[in-house]
Formats: sequence, C-alpha cells, structure tokens
Amino acid sequence: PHRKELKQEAAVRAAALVESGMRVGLGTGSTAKYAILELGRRLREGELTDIVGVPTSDASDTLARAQGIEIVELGTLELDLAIDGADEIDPNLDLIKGLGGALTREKLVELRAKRLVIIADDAKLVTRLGEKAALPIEVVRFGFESTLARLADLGARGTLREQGGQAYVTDNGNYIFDARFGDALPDAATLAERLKLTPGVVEHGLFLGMATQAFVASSEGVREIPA
Ligand code: DER
Repeated sequence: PHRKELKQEAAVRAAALVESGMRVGLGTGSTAKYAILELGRRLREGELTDIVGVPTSDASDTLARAQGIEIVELGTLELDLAIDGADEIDPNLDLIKGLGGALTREKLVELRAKRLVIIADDAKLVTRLGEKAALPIEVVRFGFESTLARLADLGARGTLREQGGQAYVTDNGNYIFDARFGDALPDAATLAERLKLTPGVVEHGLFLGMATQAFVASSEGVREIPA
C-alpha cells in the first residue's frame, strides 16, 4: 500500500479509541488530518456523539469544524485523548514534532490529555532522536537574530524556516528555526531544558515522556507501540 493508505490506516485505529462524550485533542499535519476526517465520518454515521475537539492549529480548527466536530477552547480542560503525528518516534515514544509548524499549541494541548496517541508511518521510527529530522524551535520575531546566536552557542546549526521566500510565521506570530545539533547533542532532556532557558525561545519540538501509545503503519500493516 502507498504511504497515504498507511497513514490513513494508523489514523483510523487511533480514531477508533474515541468514545462518545470524550474531549479530544486534534493534532496537526497530514496524518492527523486523516484522524480528524475519520472522527467526522464516525459522527456522521452516528457511531459517535457528543465529542468536543480542541485543535492544535488554525488549519486543524478549520478542518474539524468542516467535519462537524464541536470545537472548544483549551482553557483548563482535561482531555481524554489527543491524536497527533510526529516527525520522529524513538523506542521510548519520545518524539520530535513541529515540521507542521504547530509544535507550541500541540504541546500545550497534548500536555492536558490523559492519553497521547501518535500516528505515523514507519519512516518516522528512529533509534535516537535527531537521526533524521531537524528539531523545530519556535522563537519570537523580535531580535530573532540574537536568539539564533544564543542557539548557535548551544551547538545548534540550522535555518530559519521560510515559506514562499518569506520567513514562515506560526499561528502564534513567531518564527521557526529548524536546528540540528550533530553529535555534540547532549541527551534530549538536557537539550530540552537548555532550550527552554534560552531567552527568545518560545517552545521546541522535543515531546519527551508525553506519548502513551503509537500506531505505526508499514507495508506489513499497523503496529501498535507498546505492543
Ligand atoms: O508538526 C507536527 O508536529 C506534525 O504532527 C508533524 O510532525 C507530523 O506531520 P505529518 O503527519 O504530516 O508527517
């Protein structure tokens, strides 16, 4: 099957965990999109009722509303389940996220979920975070050059994300720096801490100890982690 069907299958498995009455965190990206579409289908076919969604991006907000999902503000809500994609998944279910530009709202929503279900194809599996994907770091626009210099002092090498020849701007009005740390990378937890202590940094794409399970699709089918 093609990558599209793989993503779709993983998304259907995650959406099947949603029960009527649940409060659901709605992820962002091409895989999370399938989960939102599947929730819409289940609602339309009467399999599900009375769910509310908290979207992690303007794009997912628009998509979810179009699917007939009732949208609510995060506020101080506790969510039953959040479903989202990832850029990298390591054996401990630690993640790199943010290639879709929604990392800050994703992290804020997903920290409020009792369960964070990750959906992806097997291309996202790594043995060590940083093997394949850059680490997205959201920075405030004001003085971003000096923030990038502070990140370089931490060993970061990378580029300011662009879109259509302009600097990419997140839903929160910030920029994103896609960073690589090479082998100088301290362990993920240390790096996460150092990034949060860096003035000008809003959030980073290390999602450590947050995911509770993952559905990973490959040509052999959908694998659940933990098994
Ligand atoms: O930006 C994000 O965090 C997305 O979830 C991204 O990491 C996964 O997007 P994809 O499902 O389109 O690969």
